[in-house]
Amino acid sequence: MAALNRREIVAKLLANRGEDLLVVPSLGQACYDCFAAGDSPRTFYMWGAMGGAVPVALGLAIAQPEKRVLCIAGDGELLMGLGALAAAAAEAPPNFAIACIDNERYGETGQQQTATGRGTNLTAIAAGAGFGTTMMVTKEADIAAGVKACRETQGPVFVTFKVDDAPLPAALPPKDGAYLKSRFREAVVGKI
Ligand SMILES: Cc1ncc(C[n+]2csc(CCOP(=O)(O)OP(=O)(O)O)c2C)c(N)n1
Ligand SMILES: [Mg+2]
Repeated sequence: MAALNRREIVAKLLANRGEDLLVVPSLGQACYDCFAAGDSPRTFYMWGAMGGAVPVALGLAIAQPEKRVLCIAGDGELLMGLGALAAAAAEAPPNFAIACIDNERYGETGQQQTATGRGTNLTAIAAGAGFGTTMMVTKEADIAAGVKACRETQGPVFVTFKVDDAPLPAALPPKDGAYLKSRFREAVVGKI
């Protein structure tokens, strides 16, 4: 297990984000990481919707081709909805990237080991699904290249960051789903 720090990685993924970056973090700790890096109306927190982050982010990327869409997803999240990777690769939006924050654990529910801790390689699965750019980041020196791919490389992009499994303090974003949906919609397409 590499010892990369997930909060540092997510802060780098979201650094200097302008109005053109839309972010969909998967439930639990990915939401906390994004909130800890700075709340934004252009972040659509998934809260408890496990398996929903990639489908939501994919639809958003197709609907908003002028924006960059970054899905920041846990390993458990992605393992729950592997078919979404095939759909994303098949649709192949050039503005779409997935950053997998892989702690090899279902961290939020008590640190149970996931399949990535037992040999499953999500980067290889994404490559097999047809993602044009895939990377596995296990050391500090490669973080910048992984971040750059997520922010700039033509999509679909898939980057796994192997991170420390130490639990971190929660940083809780707003929880009201209707509020989050409305503020996101207003930030992206304006008031209706
Ligand atoms: C359908 C469904 N099953 C189970 C859960 C309970 N649950 C919430 S977070 C979580 C683990 C998420 O793991 P991962 O995506 O790897 O995130 P981590 O906390 O490790 O960053 C689980 C099993 C849920 N919210 N929804
Ligand atoms: Mg995990």
